[in-house]
Amino acid sequence: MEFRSFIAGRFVDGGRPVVNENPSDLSQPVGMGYELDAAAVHAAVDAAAEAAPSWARSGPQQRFDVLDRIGSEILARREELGRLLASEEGKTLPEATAEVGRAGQIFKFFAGEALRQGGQLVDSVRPGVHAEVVREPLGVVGLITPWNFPIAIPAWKLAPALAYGNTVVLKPADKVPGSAWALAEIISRSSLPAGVFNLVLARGSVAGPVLVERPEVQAISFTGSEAVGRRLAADCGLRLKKLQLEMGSKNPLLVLDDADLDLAVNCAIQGAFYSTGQRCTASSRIIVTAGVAAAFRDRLLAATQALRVGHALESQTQIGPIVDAGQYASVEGDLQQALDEGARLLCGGERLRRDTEGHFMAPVLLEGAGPDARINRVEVFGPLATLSVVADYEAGLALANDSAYGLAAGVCTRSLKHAEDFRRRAQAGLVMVNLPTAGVDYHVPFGGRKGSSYGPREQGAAAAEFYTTVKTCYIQP
Ligand code: UN1
Repeated sequence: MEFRSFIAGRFVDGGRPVVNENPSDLSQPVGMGYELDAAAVHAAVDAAAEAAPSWARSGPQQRFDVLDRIGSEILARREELGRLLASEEGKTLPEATAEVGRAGQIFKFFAGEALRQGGQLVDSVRPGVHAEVVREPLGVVGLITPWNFPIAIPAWKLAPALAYGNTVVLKPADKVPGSAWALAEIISRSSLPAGVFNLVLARGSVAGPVLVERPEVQAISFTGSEAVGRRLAADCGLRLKKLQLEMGSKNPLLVLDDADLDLAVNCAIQGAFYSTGQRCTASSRIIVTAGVAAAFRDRLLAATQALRVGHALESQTQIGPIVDAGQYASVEGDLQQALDEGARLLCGGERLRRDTEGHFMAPVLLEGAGPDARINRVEVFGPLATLSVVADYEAGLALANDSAYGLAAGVCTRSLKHAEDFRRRAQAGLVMVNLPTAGVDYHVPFGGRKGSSYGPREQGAAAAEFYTTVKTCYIQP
């Protein structure tokens, strides 16, 4: 298969061919992506800028129809698109199919949001005058998306951008051109006017500076690494460009003495290892109170060792491969450093041989790493979690909050009092009670605190905050 950029209503020929690898089977590449240069990114910005005024004037019915049509096709083809996604990213087929389904639902949700836009009419404090508060589109927005959710994250940025009347340049991660191309292919048949949506396959170091420097790009939404996010914040700050960042995290799951242990083990396993731990919402710090620590540790260890790691498309597989060799080496390096600093390996970390050559790693559980150990501070983005024992709930809450990040925090408990207290005092944008830290709904806000996020929330009706600007009009009839 060939994966190409889509600019000004047309798929673009040429570009530098780059193999789209299949991390489950290195002998069977998914296809070929074609990376463009800076001139093409400029052309995409030009097209989006040209299309912006008329798309800003488009009505809610037109926006609803387009988004609804895109959502319907994604949902109808979820199996097929799921296979493509699983093949290029490595998450299992059920995970990939569910992600495609989520992308379809996101388009449906924002189709509805296009119809639900309205302002506010208020009496002025001056007699005979009234004020009207409305939201207007920003113009061109740049969307930079990561490889771990190759269709859901583009969808949750793109759908609100279009619903609220913006035009778009989407720059997906280099590792996953296939899902982005498939989305563009669906959009190309959706009757969205040319130039409203543009896809550029290009290196981040090529596309990023163009999106930052072009004044026509009013705002950038980015999901990815903290280092790149901070650079973008500095560069966009200088230019007063609106910015939304979703970056790393080091999410705690706190298991209390009164937890349902089967449920707690299930939350830990799902949160830490599903999607191969390659999620910013992954439970990478599992914290357990002393009374139940030994029992929980034994059950968690047994469940981790029982996980079936393998080819993403095989029906028995629960945990797919790590996305590529670079990410594999990075996880191995983090593990080695943790062991050097004194952490004890409970299980995992070895390379697993399967029928196909892929980046398969046995899920890793570590214990004995202190709160200041690097492994409890940095995001690993792989199948690795630490287990820490604390004396009681208060110590657990303090440890859970002891992080430079704050995306998701989970607690497993049967106590309403502790659940309520944790909900209020967890320093995170997402709190999960008796649920895995990963896995979120599409119709409510998503985002974190501290080093995890910056700018307005994504998803749900909250997305309007980022993708629109407020205008207040004073009228004396
Ligand atoms: C989820 O856990 O369902 O990059 C969503 C990420 C997040 C999305 C997680 N932005 O992992």
